[in-house]
Amino acid sequence: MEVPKSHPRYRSLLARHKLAEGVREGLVAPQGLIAQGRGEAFDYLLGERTIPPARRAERAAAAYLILARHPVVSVNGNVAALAAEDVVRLARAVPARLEVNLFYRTETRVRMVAKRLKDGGAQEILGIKPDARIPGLRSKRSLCSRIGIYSSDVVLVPLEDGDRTKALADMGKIVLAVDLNPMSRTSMAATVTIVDELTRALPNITSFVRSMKGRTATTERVVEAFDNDRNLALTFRHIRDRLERLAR
Ligand code: PTJ
Repeated sequence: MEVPKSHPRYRSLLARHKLAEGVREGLVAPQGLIAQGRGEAFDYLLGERTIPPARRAERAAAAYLILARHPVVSVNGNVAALAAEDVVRLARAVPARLEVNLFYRTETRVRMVAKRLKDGGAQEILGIKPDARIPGLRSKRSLCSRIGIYSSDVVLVPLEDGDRTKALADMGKIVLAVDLNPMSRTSMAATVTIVDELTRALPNITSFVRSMKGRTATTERVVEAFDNDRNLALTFRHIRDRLERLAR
C-alpha cells in the first residue's frame, strides 16, 4: 500500500486496503466493506482510540476467558483479513480454541479463512466441517463444531451480525463481543461488550490475559465487579461528552 506511515489516517487506510484485497481474493464477503465503513463512523465518535470503558470491558473479557473451562474465539472473514495474527496470539495466550464461523458461508471462504489462520500460526482450527447447530438460528451462522462453539462456555465474537449473540446467550453461554457500534443488537445482548476497534481490542485483551493469568482472586474480582449495562452507559456518556466539547 503506497500510503506513508505518517499519514494521519494510516491505520484506517491500511485496514481498508486489507479488506479490499480480501474481497478481491474471496476471503472477505463484499458486505464486509460495508461493516468496516459502519465501524469507522462509530470509531470517529470515540476519537479513534480505546476509551476507558472499552479498556474495562477488555479486562473483563480477559478475565472471563481465563476462568472459562472451554473458551472459543469465533473468526469470520473480516477478522481473518484484519487480525489473523492477533487472534491467534490471543487464542494461544488463554489458551482458547479457534473456530471459523461465517455469515456468508461458502466452503471456499471457510477454507480461505482457515488458511489465513494457519498462516498466522494457528495449529487447530474448528468449524471447517460443522457437526452441530446453534438452536434458534436460521442463517448459516448456526453451523458450528460440537467440540467448539457448541460446547463452549465462553465465546469471543468479534464483528458479529446480531442474532447469533442472542442465540448463544440463550444457550447459556458467556458472550464477549467486539463491536464499534454500542447500539447494535450484538452490543445489547452480549455479556461483555467491547466498543473498540478490533485491531486495538485484540492486543489489549491479550495483554490483560498475560498479566492476570495465574492470579485467580484478581481475575474473579474483575468478573464480579463488571456490569455491562453500566459500562455501556459510560460509553454513551463518553460519546455525549465528546460531542458536547466539540459543539462548544
Ligand atoms: O465473514 P462473514 O461471512 O461472517 O461476514 C462478516 C460480516 C462482518 C460481513 C457480517 O458479520 C456482517 O454483516 O456484520 P454487520 O451486521 O455489518 O456487523 C458488523 C458490526 O461490526 C457493526 O456493528 C460494525 O460497527 C462493527 N465493526 C465493523 N468493523 C469493525 C467493527 N467493530 C470493531 N472493529 C472493526 N474493525
